[in-house]
Amino acid sequence: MTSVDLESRIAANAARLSADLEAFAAISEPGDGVTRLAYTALERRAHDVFAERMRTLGCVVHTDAAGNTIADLPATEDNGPQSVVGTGSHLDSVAQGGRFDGIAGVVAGMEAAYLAALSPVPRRRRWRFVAFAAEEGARFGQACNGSRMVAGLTTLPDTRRLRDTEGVSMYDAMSEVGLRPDDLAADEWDAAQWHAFVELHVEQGAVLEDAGVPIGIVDSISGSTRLHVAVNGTASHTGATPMHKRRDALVTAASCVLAGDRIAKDSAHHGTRVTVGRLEVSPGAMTTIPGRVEFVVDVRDIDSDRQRTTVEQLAAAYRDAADADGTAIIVDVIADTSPVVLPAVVKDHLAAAAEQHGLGYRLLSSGASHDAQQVNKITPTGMIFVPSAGGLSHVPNEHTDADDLACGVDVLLAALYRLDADE
Ligand code: HGY
Ligand code: MN
Ligand code: MN
Repeated sequence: MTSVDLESRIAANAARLSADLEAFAAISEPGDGVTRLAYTALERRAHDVFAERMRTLGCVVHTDAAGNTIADLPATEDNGPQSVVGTGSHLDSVAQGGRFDGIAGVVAGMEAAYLAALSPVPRRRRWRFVAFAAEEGARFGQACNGSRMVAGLTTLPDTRRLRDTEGVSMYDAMSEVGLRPDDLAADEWDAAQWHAFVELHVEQGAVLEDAGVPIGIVDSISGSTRLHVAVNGTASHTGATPMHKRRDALVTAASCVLAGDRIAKDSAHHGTRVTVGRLEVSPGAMTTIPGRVEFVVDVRDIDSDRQRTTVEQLAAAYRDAADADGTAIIVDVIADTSPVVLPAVVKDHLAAAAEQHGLGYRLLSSGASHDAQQVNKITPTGMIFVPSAGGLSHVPNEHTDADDLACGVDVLLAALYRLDADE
């Protein structure tokens, strides 16, 4: 029996995957959905669960300065290539998020490692399984922090600049949970050590479900530019201040929100997404005109130039709104990541792996950002998507069917063997 035949008999187990997903989902703040924010004790506990499992599978495990947990499964053959093949995703979540975003990719890696460790099929290379830290921008605004750090894109000064809504710096949050931001530079990944990387992730959209296709192969990943905007007006009495004498910060902010929606929906912006997900009004009293409003903006696009011109258009529209209302506006860029086109050299292996298992697949772009986007700056990277029920994500009822996830793991495992066999 050829190794390919053997591989196709090694199948991921949906029940084992569900049990692992449940175990991680239990590590959460109380309340709806899963809340396990970046650089918190809960995130570290999830990394400990991952590390423990990978050690029992015979991996050599360590946690780097950024908080990424890295598990190496040794090769079974001597004198193979020194470069590693890898897979992984993230273990943090948004607030009241789902139990699949990121976690599905880590659990898929755990299952692939389990099956590979059991399998008689030889491995020429070390296989590296990664749980990235702090992928969600939900706490500090910037996304993909752990993977950006190993790619040298987020460095020590950035960890002091990036702060959460309580004013806690990423540096302090990392130190608080025992990580070492001062050592980030020493833990950046060396491209020469890598052969290729694959991330499995839930689609977070409805393309696969609508098409009735079990496997997505990602050809491009959206970029994102994230803004913090402060509008300063004059707080004063809602009864005694006539309309023509007001400098209402919320009126300006409302015009900004609507300007973003209008720009993203115009015909020149097909593929642009602009969202204001958080807006704070102060003093926030029924009988006081808002004197200050702060809000954050998430600009996404698959086209790099258009992403940047959209930000310029937004800034111009914001200035016009402030001028019209007599308020002052400050726009700060807190994070900026370019879109990426993923290389055919990995995509082709993913397609062949899906075909090997007789699974239907389709190419699609990712509206969400992912660690794969950053890792691709170090080594050729691919992404496998599995369907999201109703296309929902970042919400408690985010769901992916365990059998769909098992199909994704089968494709992941077959792809890792194919990449392992590369010269
Ligand atoms: O925001 C995103 O696109 C991802 O979930 N970090
Ligand atoms: Mn994710
Ligand atoms: Mn996410």
